[in-house]
Amino acid sequence: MRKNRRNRLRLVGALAAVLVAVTAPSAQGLCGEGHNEPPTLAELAQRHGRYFGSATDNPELVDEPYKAILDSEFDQITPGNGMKWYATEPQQGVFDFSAGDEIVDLARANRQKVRGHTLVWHSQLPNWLTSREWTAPELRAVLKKHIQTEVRHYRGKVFAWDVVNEAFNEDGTYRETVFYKTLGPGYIADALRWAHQADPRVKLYLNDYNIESIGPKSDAYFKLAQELRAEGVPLHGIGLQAHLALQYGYPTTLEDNLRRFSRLGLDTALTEVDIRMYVPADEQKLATQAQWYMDLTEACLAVRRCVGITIWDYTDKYSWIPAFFDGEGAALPWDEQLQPKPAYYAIREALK
Ligand code: 9MR
Repeated sequence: MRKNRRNRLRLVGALAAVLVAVTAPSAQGLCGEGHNEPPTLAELAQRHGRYFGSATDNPELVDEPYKAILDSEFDQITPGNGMKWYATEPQQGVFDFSAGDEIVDLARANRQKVRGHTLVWHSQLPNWLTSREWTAPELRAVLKKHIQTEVRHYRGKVFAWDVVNEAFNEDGTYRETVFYKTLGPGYIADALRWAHQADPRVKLYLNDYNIESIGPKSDAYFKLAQELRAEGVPLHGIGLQAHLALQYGYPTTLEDNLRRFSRLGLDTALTEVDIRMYVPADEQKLATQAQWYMDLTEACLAVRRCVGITIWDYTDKYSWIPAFFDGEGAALPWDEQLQPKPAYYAIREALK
């Protein structure tokens, strides 16, 4: 199986050079509907009943060549920052949805669906929330109001919400966030119920990184999901961020892991995919990266309830990696000049 794939990848590599010429017009943003245009990643994914999306962020939207590919190649968008708490409720009770709205409007114009990200997270919180102590009743009220105001605002405009983001530690214990410490583990069920009240149709997800493999952290989600489902709490999916790194190896149990969540009656999605490496990139590293993009795309396609894949922005030009991991980068399928890399052709191959 893997040998087979390797051969296919070699073929992909050989075809890549030829395809660069063929796909260059679409990479420049002409839409894929003309009959000489190859199908976009979105069109290829749709044939499998999946979406293929990208994160984006407001400051990038002035970059027209960037925007052309964002608008044409993907059918799903996640705002990288614009819907987070610091952005949406900068002062207590004062809401500002302008950043998220800009991205929702753009996505609607391009008939792309939007994943809401994220309602409850320990990071990127506003100062007013982190700079004081809260009693449990106070924080409960603050949390409920934040969730319900934001979910109501985006009702009918987002298909899914990352309701709680990164709730567990690597060993499967609860992360000691202000919400956990003040409200106990029940904050997760409450958050899901409040979101559901505000928009009964939107799909509600828990989302985290390092849960691609079967292990203590993904087991914690599996157990929690079982409990929540048994209690009738509105949970519809698990988002696996999939921030992978070549030096840590491919998560070979990904497909089995996706499947066990499916069996619980849950959707899954790969929500923030990137595959970083130590830079400079070379041919070998880019080939391995391409193989991984192919493998994770195939894993999602193999599991019926894996609904789609989102890359965490599509170009190395706007990747979060270099700023967060010293000496690492080159994590996305398009390079800093917006040229497709071997990973791009590997994803296409997997979607064919
Ligand atoms: O892409 C986001 C980046 O612009 C921010 O600086 C960063 C701050 O932590 O958050 C990034 O997105 C994160 C996402 O919201 C949750 N999972 C991890 C992502 C990468 O940090």
